[in-house]
Amino acid sequence: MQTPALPPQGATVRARRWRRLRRSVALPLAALALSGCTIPTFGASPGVTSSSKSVFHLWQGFSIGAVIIGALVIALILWSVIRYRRKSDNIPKQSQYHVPLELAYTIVPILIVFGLFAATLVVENKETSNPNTNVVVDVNAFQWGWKFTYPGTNALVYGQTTQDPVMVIPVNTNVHVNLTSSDVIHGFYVKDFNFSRYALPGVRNQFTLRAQSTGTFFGQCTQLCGLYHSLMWFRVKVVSQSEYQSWITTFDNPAAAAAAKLARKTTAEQTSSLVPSKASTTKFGR
Ligand SMILES: [Cu+2]
Repeated sequence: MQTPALPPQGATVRARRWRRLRRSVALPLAALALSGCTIPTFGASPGVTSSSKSVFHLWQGFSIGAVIIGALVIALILWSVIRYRRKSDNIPKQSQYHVPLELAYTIVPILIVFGLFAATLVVENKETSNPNTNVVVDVNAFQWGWKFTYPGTNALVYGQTTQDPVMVIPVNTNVHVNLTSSDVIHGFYVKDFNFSRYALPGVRNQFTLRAQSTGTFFGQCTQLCGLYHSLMWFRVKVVSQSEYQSWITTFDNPAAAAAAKLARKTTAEQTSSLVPSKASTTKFGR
């Protein structure tokens, strides 16, 4: 038996459908635009450092892309389920080997992946650049705490478990961090910096932070490193450059100098097997 053809759709029906579709897309977009168009954070921090802001925008872009593609896929599934639901026992019209369509759904995902890759590469290069700077902090992680020493000064901050040591850094300044571990693998993570890096025994991980606003930000070890891992907290306090200078000078006394010297010596001994992770591009080699 010949399948009865679907009734031809007149131009008026098509025009009406198209109008309805346009309206259904335009209304939510207009509502978003009129509501002040705040793009959601998708769970990330808007960022405090220059690179964390780039990471944040990348994350927002990825999330919006995922939402659009997800919505498109769900809409197409629902549309085909409803539009082509079973109406009779006849085999419907087959449309395989539609070359332009197959090319489109091969090429479009490849282009999307290349776009995501390129955007990631740009942000990652920002994240891993190590520009010259005068401020260097040696961050040493250990079970279960943190030690912050500042080469060329007597400053030393040491704290474990519930002591929450505070790493003080100046605002709008490149701060070069040499991250090491004395025992097991730890993780240096500051949510507001959208930044995490391993503290590995035997490796010196290096990165540069440039905070763009002052404040105190919570940091935490992100690698399960033993009994008191959950207490391995620290804070990063971003202060003005003058406040930073006066903070550094508070350590200019013989007792603090001796303590800092001893702390640096202990770290050097504990991390004596250090393999430089990469050549430092700062003028502050060690
Ligand atoms: Cu840890």
